[in-house]
Amino acid sequence: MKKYDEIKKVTYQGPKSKEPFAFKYYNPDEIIMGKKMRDHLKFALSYWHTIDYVGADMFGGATGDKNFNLKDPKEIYRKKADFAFELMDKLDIDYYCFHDVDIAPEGKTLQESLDNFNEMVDYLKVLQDKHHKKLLWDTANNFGNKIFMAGAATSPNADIFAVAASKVKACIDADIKLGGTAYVFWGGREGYDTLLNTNMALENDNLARFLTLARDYGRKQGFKGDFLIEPKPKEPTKHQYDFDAATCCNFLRKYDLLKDFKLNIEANHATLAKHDFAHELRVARINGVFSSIDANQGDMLLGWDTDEFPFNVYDATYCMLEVLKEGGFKNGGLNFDAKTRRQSNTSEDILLAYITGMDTFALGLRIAAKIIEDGRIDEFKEDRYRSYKQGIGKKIVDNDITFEELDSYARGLTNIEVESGRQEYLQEIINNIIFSLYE
Ligand code: XLS
Ligand code: NI
Ligand code: NI
Repeated sequence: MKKYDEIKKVTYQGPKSKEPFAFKYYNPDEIIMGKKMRDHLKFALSYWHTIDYVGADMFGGATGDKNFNLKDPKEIYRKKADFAFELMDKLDIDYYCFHDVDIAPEGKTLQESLDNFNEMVDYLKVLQDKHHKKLLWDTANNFGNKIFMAGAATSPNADIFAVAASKVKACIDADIKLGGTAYVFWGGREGYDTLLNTNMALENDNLARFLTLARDYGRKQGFKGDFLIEPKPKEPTKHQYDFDAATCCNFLRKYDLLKDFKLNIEANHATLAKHDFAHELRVARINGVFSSIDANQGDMLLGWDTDEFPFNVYDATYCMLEVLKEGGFKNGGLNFDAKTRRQSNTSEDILLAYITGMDTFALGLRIAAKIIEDGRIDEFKEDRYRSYKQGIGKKIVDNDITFEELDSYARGLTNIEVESGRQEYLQEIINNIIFSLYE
């Protein structure tokens, strides 16, 4: 197998290619349903998993190295940034995402950390312009440092609320400077482990206060993008406040934040909440809060956020169906919140992992477009609800009926037949479309 340095650019070679460092399905500039694949998919590189993660787990340390034989922290982080942009070039990825602590060394004080951060933001700006790359979103890591052990906006200590605000403010400023189109709030430790020490009402109100303050600041500074909540049911806390898409919608509605906030749906978080990935996307869509996706995959036999690179074509297909039906990404995109397995510890593995993830979603897009074009699934669904198109059904959806009228209508019914849902027939259509894609 070739070495990392020998691979200048991963290109599309088609499904018959056996070249490991080539796309089999992702052809960035190919037009599908009137749009380039790259614009449908809007792939983004995640800095934390790709540029910083070195394979450590609960039982053992690093299996990789991302210090590039350097000692000086500032030099290391500059080299990391160079590596990130070189990777995006090789993979033809247009966007990236980061936490504040991913891109710069943490200092001894908050001030020092912010200075290091801002210095690196300026450097990223230079690299962005040179490599023609864009920031999709950034976020503050308000969960790693021990001061956040009891949460950030939901910490029982108001000083921590202030520190968290300072970090988010710096990230919003950076987002504006780097042209990001979204700002993400993943809950981090905004949740709790036991009610014995938790004032849930105050913590919820404070979380809403924090988001409102961040929104007001961002809008005042001219940030036009989406503020995003990223639902996750558990981990690190037992009960995360942003459990799933429906919980987040309720929260945003209660605190009147729906105008500015949407959701960043992560596949692995969906399954941790015992939902299908597509279920979470659909809930977001029908509530008008779909924006962005953290593309990864969990392992159903393990109960945690394994953040694997996605390779499940069915899930990617159902995901891309939702994206296409939504009319595509606007301020969001597909961020690979995914890391190579601990045993896949070389730079080559990073390329191979992204190729697998990108090809999986490229397949998902191709199949989803075929499903729409084929029309059988849509037709079936449309027909299944036809009783709401006329007569009593139409009156129901037009809100033009009373309970008394329904009662007298129901009493007059003689032959009621609920038709088959035909699930197996529909599943066969999906398999048929998938496996005849390249015939
Ligand atoms: C953790 C989250 C995190 C967010 C960004 O589970 O997925 O990586 O995406 O803070
Ligand atoms: Ni995520
Ligand atoms: Ni996650």
